[in-house]
Amino acid sequence: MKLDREFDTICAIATPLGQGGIGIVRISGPESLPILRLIFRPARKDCPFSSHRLYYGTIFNPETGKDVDEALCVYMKAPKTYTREDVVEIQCHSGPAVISHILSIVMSQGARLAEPGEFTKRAFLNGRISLDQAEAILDIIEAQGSGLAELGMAGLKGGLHEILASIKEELTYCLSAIEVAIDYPEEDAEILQEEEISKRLKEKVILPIKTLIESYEKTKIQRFGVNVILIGRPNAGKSSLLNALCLEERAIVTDIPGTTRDVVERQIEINGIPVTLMDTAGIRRAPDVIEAIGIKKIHEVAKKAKIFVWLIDISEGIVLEDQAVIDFLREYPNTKIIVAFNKIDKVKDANGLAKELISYLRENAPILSKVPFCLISAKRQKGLNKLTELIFEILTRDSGIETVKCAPNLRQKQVLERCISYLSSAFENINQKMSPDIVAIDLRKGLDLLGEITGETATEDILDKIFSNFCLGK
Ligand SMILES: Nc1nc2c(ncn2[C@@H]2O[C@H](COP(=O)(O)OP(=O)(O)OP(=O)(O)O)[C@@H](O)[C@H]2O)c(=O)[nH]1
Ligand SMILES: [Mg+2]
Repeated sequence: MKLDREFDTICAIATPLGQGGIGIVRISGPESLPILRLIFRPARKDCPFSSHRLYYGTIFNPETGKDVDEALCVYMKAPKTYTREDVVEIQCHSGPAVISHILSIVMSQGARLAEPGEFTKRAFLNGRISLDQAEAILDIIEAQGSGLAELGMAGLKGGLHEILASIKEELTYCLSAIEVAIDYPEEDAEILQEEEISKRLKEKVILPIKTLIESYEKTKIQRFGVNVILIGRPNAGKSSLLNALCLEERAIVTDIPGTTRDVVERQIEINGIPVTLMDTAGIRRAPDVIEAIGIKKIHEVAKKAKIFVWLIDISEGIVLEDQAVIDFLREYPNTKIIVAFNKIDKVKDANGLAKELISYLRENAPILSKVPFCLISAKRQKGLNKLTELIFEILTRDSGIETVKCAPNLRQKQVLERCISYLSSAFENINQKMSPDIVAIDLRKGLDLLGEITGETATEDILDKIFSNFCLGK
């Protein structure tokens, strides 16, 4: 599958561009070491450039003779490298000018700028990792929460690959049993034990694939995250809660009702799930012009919210104005609600008060008949764990997310779904004693599709699509 251009030497900045302590320029291909020798003056005389050793020295421009930066350089000899080719990494200071300069020097000595994902593509083409493992690397890089990062790591270690390998083995068995029947039709009654094949196809192939598809659904929130919106009357403490949960002064807090007008977002992580918290304008019945725009903005984001956290100032209790909040919530019957009684530091018997208020709400507003609640003080950072636990519980209730050790990504899931449709048709055809030729066509198609996930049967188009999702330098 190797193309000519995949043997040349490529280079890229492997770290994010910006000011930082260290930036890395990575080179892969046969010219890696010769290029390093041309642009690097090691501090040590007679530098042997032993593999996998760091050497201190200076990067210079061989055309002008000018020193560019001090650097630590490592040469890693093939095949024990990321790409399985000779690799050089230059660790220099990360300043946009200096690192771009070093990259251009490397290119002037014969390396080509790598395409996005090209290092990882070479790791795949050179047989170090399978396609599913390459995609697991993408998960690790893209993970906003530790949940997806863990799934990515499990995938890189070969979790998904092992499951697919055993499914493929079973499927290959079924296919060869069917093919024997095609080759020796007169003996098919003895050779083709249809019942056994159909049982094996169902239990060892179709069901495990369905489990994988389900595990995608279960881990979707880890992959894409969820939106949680803080709503409530002006001054309830929404902005204070956003700040407390994201541990920084993100939103403006004042004691003037109507402080927040825009939607203010912040990402946090709750037990591995990326959660986008949204602080919003206070909802009230007769808002001023700007507040009214703010409330309109809540509607714009509310459609995509999984949970509303309704903050109620427990020292004020529930007042007529809160009807505006209830009216708002009614428009989103599918979004989960949590009531958070805030400012518990201001009252004596917070528990007793909360119980009274929650019974009142549950009895008087049908959408709140089972609403869970918690007691917090956003200002004093009390009860926040209970709130995040409630959020997590709602997000994962009945999902079985904790049982998933590895899961396919969207592309892989879609391939699995196509695979299932062929295999289900094969399963039915076996049971209806259709001709083995017809069954074999579907089984072969299913096997091919599994190869699209692990890489054996992935076309150049599919590979291009996958690797173009990587960032430059990976
Ligand atoms: N005592 C006490 N005061 C709080 C608590 N949480 C918030 N406050 C105060 O309540 C006032 C309003 O807080 P904000 O966080 O701005 O309230 P908000 O809901 O964002 O208000 P708007 O943006 O106007 O809708 C501020 O003076 C906060 O310091 C709390 O837990 N205890
Ligand atoms: Mg606010």
